Order: sequence, then structure tokens, then C-alpha cells
Amino acid sequence: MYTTELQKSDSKPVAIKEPQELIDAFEARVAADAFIEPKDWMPDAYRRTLIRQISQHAHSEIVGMLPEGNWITRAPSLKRKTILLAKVQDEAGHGLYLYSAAETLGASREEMIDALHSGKAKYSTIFNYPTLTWADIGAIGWLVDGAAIMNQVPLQRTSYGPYARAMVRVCKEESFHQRQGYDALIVMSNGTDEQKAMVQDAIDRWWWPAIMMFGPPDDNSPNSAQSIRWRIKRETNDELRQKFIDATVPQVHLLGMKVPDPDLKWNEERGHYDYGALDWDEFYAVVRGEGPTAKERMEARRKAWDDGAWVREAADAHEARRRLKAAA
Ligand code: BYC
Repeated sequence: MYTTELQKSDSKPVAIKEPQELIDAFEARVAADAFIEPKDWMPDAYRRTLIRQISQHAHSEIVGMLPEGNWITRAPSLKRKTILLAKVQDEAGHGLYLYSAAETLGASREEMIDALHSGKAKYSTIFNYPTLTWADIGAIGWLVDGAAIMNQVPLQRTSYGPYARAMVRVCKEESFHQRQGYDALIVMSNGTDEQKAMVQDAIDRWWWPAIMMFGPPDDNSPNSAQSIRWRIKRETNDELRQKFIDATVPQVHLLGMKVPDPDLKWNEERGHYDYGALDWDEFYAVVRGEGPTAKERMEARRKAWDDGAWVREAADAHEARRRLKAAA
């Protein structure tokens, strides 16, 4: 059923049929909700889908450190500074678990980093928007990490074991991130008129990009059907988006703020909020790398990689010396 594409020297891809008994055994394990582990046989397309999704997820965590990292020195108090510092460090940890999970599928760290830096690999659209005020940092914790949790809780039951296990820890940490963001906005929304206006302005700018994080609508999501079948994705993009909106609208109201969507309305019959049309042209433009801060983000990532070269070289030299000593 599945085929592996191999590149021949004349560059024409050749489809190699995968053994049916292996496919059947794999599908039976997935259907029984058993985890697929690194040494288990898996269809090549499953492996490639996971490498794509997990590495993009890792890139999002690492690029996601930038908009918040910009605010560590400007946080309004020592307490907020320590919280933000811890949060940004957590995101680095998430990136590392995820790169390691992708490595168990045969992807190398260099390949993945190179794909990010060359613009070949995607990362979440949300990190291509600027953080203009302190309220934006609250909004990122609450809305962006909140959307991430909604997406990642089902991924704790994704069919690939190392990815599922990484998600357990990531979700615990994201839950702290979400709360600290909301807490910062509760304080501001009980503050001066100027602070309240900053909170509303942050919600106005982050609401739509946050609900776009779940990806294109289901009828325009080329990867969803297969990923759901393989139990990589456990819920569709639109299902998760709806859950997030339903959970978050009351939180906006609790802050005394408005959702910037004139079409938002509780639908008694569906038991869900109806919401207005998303600007999918904007989404695809940001996916193509045309977001407001896309260039700045990639420049910052490449610079961090180049500036860190001496650390990688020192670690390699240390390891070579250790091996030499062990062999002596
Ligand atoms: N941004 O067929 P679809 C965080 C792409 S980090 C960019 O639905 P799929 C945090 C998609 O890749 C949270 N691209 O795809 C960190 C595909 O293109 P390719 C990050 C997007 O994979 C630091 C194409 O559009 N979370 O929270 O079935 C600080 C068609 O889409 C986006 C994850 O990465 C997007 N938003 O579903 C604070 C979660 N959406 O690859 C916070 C793991 C779609 O075919 N990932 N595309 O060229 C997933 O769950 C899934 O990959 C997605 C997309 C739901 C995102």
C-alpha cells in the first residue's frame, strides 16, 4: 500500500513497494493504540511525516524564544523577570527534546538546523509577529501557549512513542506558561486605563494569529487525513481551533476585555461559539516567510548559531579527548 521513494543516480524517483505483512503489523499496532518505537518497522512515509512535524515543532520552540527573549531585560519587576527567564529556558528545553525525538527517526541535528536556516523548513506562523509592549508577553503566555497546549495535549497520545513522551513534560511546562501569562494580564487589566488599553490592544493583535496556529481549515489541510489515520494527529485543525475558542472567550471576558471578532456568537444549538472568517491570505503569506518579523527572526537564529560555533567545537574537542583517554 505504501511505497518508499528512492532517488536513483539519474534522479528519477523509483517507488519501492513495502512488504504487506510489515504494513499490516504496523497498522494493527496503531489501531490498537500501541506506541511505535524507534526500532520498530514503520512505513517510510510515516517516518517522513513525523520528521517533518516534529522538526517543525522543535523549530517553533527555538524561534519562539526570540520574541519573549527580547523582553527579559525589560520585564517590569524582578518577579516577572525570573518568571520570563524560566519560561524562555523551558522553550529551549522543549526544542531539545523535540530535536532528540526527531533524531530517533534518523534525521540529523545538522540537517534539521540547516533546513531551518535555509528557509526550507517551516516553523509556527505565530512567531513572525512583533512583541510591541509588555502586555504582548502576557498575551503570548496566555494565548500562544494556551493554543499550544490545546494542540499538544492530544499529542501526548500520538502514535510515535518518543514524541508522545516528550509532550507529557512539555504540556506540564506549557501549563505554567499559560497561567503566568494570564496572571500578568489580570494584574494589568486591574490597573490604570493605560494598562487596560495595552491589554485590549495585545488581544486585538494576537487573537487572530493565535487561532491561525492550528493550521489551515480541515478541507484545505493536505496532511490531516493521513496523519489522523496514523494517529499522529488525534484531532483535526478545526476541532482544536473550536475547542480553543470555546475555552478562551470566557477568559477574555473575565479580564473585562473584548474579542476582536464582530461575528463571534454563542451558538446554543451547536454548543460552541460561531466565529468570523480567518484571513487565510495572511496565514499563507506568513507561512511563505512574509510575516512582519520573519527576516529578523531568521537573522537572529543564524547569528546565534554562528556565535555558538565555539561551544560546539569545544564540546567536540572535549569528547575527542575523553575518548582518547578512555582508549589509553
Ligand atoms: N505555521 O496539512 P496541514 C509554542 C503548514 S511552539 C506554519 O494542516 P499538519 C511555543 C504545515 O506544516 C508550538 N506552518 O499540516 C514556543 C503544512 O506544510 P508542510 C508549535 C503551518 O502538519 C515558544 C501546511 O501548512 N506547535 O507553542 O497536518 C514560546 C498544511 O497544513 C502552520 C506545533 O508545532 C502554522 N501555524 O498540521 C511559546 C505542534 N499550520 O509541512 C510557545 C505540532 C500548518 O506540508 N504540529 N502549517 O510543508 C502540529 O500539530 C501540526 O503540524 C499542525 C499542522 C497542526 C501545526
